[in-house]
Amino acid sequence: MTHLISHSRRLRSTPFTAGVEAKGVKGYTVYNHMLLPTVFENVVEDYHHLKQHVQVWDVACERQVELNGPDASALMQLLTPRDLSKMKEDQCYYVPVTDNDGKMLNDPVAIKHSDTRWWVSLADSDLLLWIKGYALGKGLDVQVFEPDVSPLAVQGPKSDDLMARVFGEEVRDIRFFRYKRLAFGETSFIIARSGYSKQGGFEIYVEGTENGMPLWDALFEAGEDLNVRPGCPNLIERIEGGMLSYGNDATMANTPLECGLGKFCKPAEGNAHIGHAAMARELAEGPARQVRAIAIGGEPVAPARAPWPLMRDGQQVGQVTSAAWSPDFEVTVSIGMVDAGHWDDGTELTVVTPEGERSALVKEKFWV
Ligand code: THG
Repeated sequence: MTHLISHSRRLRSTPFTAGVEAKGVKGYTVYNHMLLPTVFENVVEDYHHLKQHVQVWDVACERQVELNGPDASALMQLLTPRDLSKMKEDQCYYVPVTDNDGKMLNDPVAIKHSDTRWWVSLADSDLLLWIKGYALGKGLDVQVFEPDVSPLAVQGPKSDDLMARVFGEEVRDIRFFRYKRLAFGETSFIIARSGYSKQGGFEIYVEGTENGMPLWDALFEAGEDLNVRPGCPNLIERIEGGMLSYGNDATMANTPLECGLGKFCKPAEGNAHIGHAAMARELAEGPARQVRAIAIGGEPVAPARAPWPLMRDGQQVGQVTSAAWSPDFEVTVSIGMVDAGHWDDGTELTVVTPEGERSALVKEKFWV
């Protein structure tokens, strides 16, 4: 079923919306109160194209929160259990952000400009309010605001070739989760090797709404013979790769350890980040549940809306939170949260889908 989505000032357009609509976007979701495309041809065609060619994604909804001022780094380190002490001024880090109970509030990418200036590239929750409130309550000397910055992602195996044509050969030297500032006409953008797919690519942090469409047009013009197309985070590909979607696979009910983000939770010595006591307790006891890849048997099932219960011997032992048929792996790939004692590789569970019960095999590793 498809539904009309009613537009208004509250549901924000992006600097690229005119381009996305001219290219025939077929579906949107709402993310950070902003339009996020979900389908162009169809999810399966978009998936195959992403794995073979190159796509331009309007991910402006990954809104930035800027921390600017003498206490910016101190505030940033309070927000996350990840050790930022060795982070360089050309790096991006994937950082869990928790509340005082150690529960996930967001899983953004942090971009370090300098010791006094950071961007926090948000997943779908109103983290600006949390950060502003925390800084105010703590009396920190830092401005916290949403700048006019909109990420545009270039993803897929031909990303380097397309980006080199628009920004020069230098883009090829950008390492994973590092960035360079490169010229575009009269202006310049931060370009990082990152993005919400496992196919490789870049994210361009477009400063200034007015620069959005000129960049969009330049990428499509330069990439015609590379078969460049508009795209968007692809449900199937991101499940195969085990990329978490905040609000779906992880919510405020979960901790970073439950989300499998333990490797990003090595607090710097003496760092009492928000929620550190709760995290210390959880580290001692081990998480109560954890994210797993789950292969669902039988015929393809329509993507999950609500979670699907995972059962073992008549007891619920978890839930599947994202699922889609994978053409490449010929199985319904899914992400689930599984209770301790039931998450070992090869554990056979049952999942209750809207289309009936199916076998559910717990896997240690995702598909890619
Ligand atoms: N890029 C930027 N901002 C974002 C996202 C993004 N904000 C919203 C959302 N995505 C945040 N969530 C994620 C989830 C996964 C990753 C990045 C952001 C990611 N993970 C790598 C992986 O799983 O392979 C590992 C990263 C690492 O090793 O540090 O990239 O995509 N700007």
